[in-house]
Amino acid sequence: MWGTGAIYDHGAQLVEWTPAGHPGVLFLSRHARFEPGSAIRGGVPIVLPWFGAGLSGDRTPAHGFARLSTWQLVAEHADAGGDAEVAYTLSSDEPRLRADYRVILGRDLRVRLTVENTGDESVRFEEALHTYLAVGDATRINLTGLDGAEYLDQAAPGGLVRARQQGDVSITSEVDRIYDSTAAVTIVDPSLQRTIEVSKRGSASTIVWNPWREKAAALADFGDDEWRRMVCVESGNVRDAAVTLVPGQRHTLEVLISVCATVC
Ligand code: TA6
Repeated sequence: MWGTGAIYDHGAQLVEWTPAGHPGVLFLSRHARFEPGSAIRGGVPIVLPWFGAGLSGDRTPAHGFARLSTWQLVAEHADAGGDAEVAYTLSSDEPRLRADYRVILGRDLRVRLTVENTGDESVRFEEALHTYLAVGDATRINLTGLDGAEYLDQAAPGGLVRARQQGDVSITSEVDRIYDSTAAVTIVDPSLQRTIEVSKRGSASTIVWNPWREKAAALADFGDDEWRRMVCVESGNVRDAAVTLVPGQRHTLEVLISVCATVC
């Protein structure tokens, strides 16, 4: 048996993935809300068809409507290797898109988001798999794989600032960065004595977020102390990396998450 997992039709949101022999890999807030109109705080929220307030800067709800929508379950089965596979779909009229989402749960976690332009005009959209990873102590982790990557710092005191990553990423205050990167990111977690690797295809943006104390305290669905037990490493295509599809064209974003007792 590879372990356990849980996913909701609400947002097609995976909220738990626990490979056999490991503590759960996804963070889920103990204050998470499971109600219409609310995003579930944790797991893998699907950000679509815009990120944050969108390219125009005035879109609501934040991070798009996909994570607030009830997706249609179209398949669930165990594959030959015993991995569990579920598939969801969501269609929208504005913009004219269909999203097909596939989750394969086993020793590794694979998620695949395919978006198709179902209209008769070009569509430009943003997307991200806003993955909340569980860590033992965020102040003691290191994230490797982003050295040298340019990023947009959304937590800079004076507002958006562009910078370049020097070495590993560590968490010593609020971190909210959009990296221009297609690289795999590895989270080295000495507290839980494990390494989590997030690799991806079809994604030009990596977003790293930890709210730190003050922002965690300001979020009603986030425990004041929970900032220490999570880090978001999100795989997407946002801002200048937004995706444009002509009618009938598709784009796939795929993420593979592996967890190892030492180095993956
Ligand atoms: O992905 C980082 C981010 O955009 C942060 O700025 C923060 O707002 C986070 O997402 C959580 O957003 P949410 O709408 O889920 O509270």
